[in-house]
Amino acid sequence: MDHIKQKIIEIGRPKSETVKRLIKEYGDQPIQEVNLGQVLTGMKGVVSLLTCTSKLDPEEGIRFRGYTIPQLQELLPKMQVDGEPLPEGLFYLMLTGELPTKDDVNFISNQWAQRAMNIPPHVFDVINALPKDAHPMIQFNTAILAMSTESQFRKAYLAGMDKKDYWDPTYEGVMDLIARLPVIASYIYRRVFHNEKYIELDPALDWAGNLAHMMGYEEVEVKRLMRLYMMIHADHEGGNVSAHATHLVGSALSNPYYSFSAGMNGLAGPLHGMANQNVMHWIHKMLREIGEENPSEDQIREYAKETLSKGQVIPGYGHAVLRKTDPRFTVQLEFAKKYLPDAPLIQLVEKIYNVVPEILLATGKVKNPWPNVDAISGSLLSSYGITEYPIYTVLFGVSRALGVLTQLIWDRLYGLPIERPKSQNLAWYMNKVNYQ
Ligand code: FAM
Repeated sequence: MDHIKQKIIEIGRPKSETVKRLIKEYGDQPIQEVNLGQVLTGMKGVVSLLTCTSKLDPEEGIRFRGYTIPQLQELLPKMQVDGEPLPEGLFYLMLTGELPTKDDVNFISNQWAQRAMNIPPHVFDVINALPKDAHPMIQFNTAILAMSTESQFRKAYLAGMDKKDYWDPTYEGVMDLIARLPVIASYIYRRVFHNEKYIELDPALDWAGNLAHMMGYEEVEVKRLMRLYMMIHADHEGGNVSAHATHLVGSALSNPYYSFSAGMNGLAGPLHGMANQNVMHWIHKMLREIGEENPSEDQIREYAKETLSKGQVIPGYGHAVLRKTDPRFTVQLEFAKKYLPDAPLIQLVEKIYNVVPEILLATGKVKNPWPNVDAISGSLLSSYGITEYPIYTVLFGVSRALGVLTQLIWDRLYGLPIERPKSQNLAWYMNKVNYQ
């Protein structure tokens, strides 16, 4: 048994006992008052999930097991001193709650390189059966489900495993799935955008470095960006659509492939992960309509107002929890200023940042007028040559697997049951509040 599984048993068993005791001895204690507005506006702020991988503070942003992104950039193992942390280290931290050593990171890199090698041929046949102009998220999610023929959880469940061991085949399935996502994502990218000129995995490379390599990018800068990208999109607490959907479907003991596929269907929504691609469409439509490559702030202001007047959203801005500029935006802007100080798209993103928040604030309805992770991620990828916008949400999905699938292992370790919140009809709510 690998040392990570040993550690999971060591830390996981006591936690599952704690959950059992909480239910038994404290289960009837109220924990929060919920009002009608919260239920009817997307359950924002309703505490109803147990998540250990990350925590999202409205004012400060994301912390992964208590660490901010700048702290992770300091503390997690890297390839070079001035490089970005390897996402393998973040996976280890979210899974165990402990900072990884370089050996831990190397172990995971090797595990993922080995497990990526033997994807069944039918998975690529399934991708190739789809039209090339099928959105990459359709191809990505179809491949995820096609890989579920490999599910170790399903085999173990049918063989009749003890429920206290559910975490073990979940861990094995998660390791296989995360390992294989870069191969699938880069295959789709090369199929759709580079004339099916596929590039084999290099087992000597790290997980994110291999993704860049298999997409066709050997530059150190692109591999550094891919490591940052894979880290900052990895998790965002348990209630965002992709995390929540993965968790919910997993509560029925659907295997990691089914569960993650559900999360990816949510990520493909324009209000969630698809926003990173939509930001680029919004920017390029604005440039076309203004007829300038370098519009003034006033021109951007007018275009943003026009977007709102049409009842559309400005993608890349706003958030259901954050009430400040997303630190995932800030870290990308700092990265861009350090390595791409003159990139036109980054300068344009900064102009938009100077203009859009005050316009959203002026609506009087937008609760968070500040940029989120998507407001700059596409401009950064594009400035390094990855200009094919439809692949952006797939890259987001590869990264998000790190957080939502780690949490799935913990769901099984905690012994969480099938999820079944209560629903009521409109009359019930009207009566509850004496609606007149
Ligand atoms: N542009 C225009 N209107 C916006 C807006 C934006 N960027 N953000 C919020 N609003 C509107 C929202 O549509 C709602 O309008 P109605 O009352 O007319 O329905 C009103 O402001 C109140 O919304 P809210 O409470 O401030 O936001 P929500 O919690 O309902 O929604 C988001 C949060 C992220 C869905 C919303 O800010 C949005 O649509 N943003 C643009 C799309 C986007 O960038 N999504 C990516 C989010 C990112 F974090 C991710 O998941 N990758």
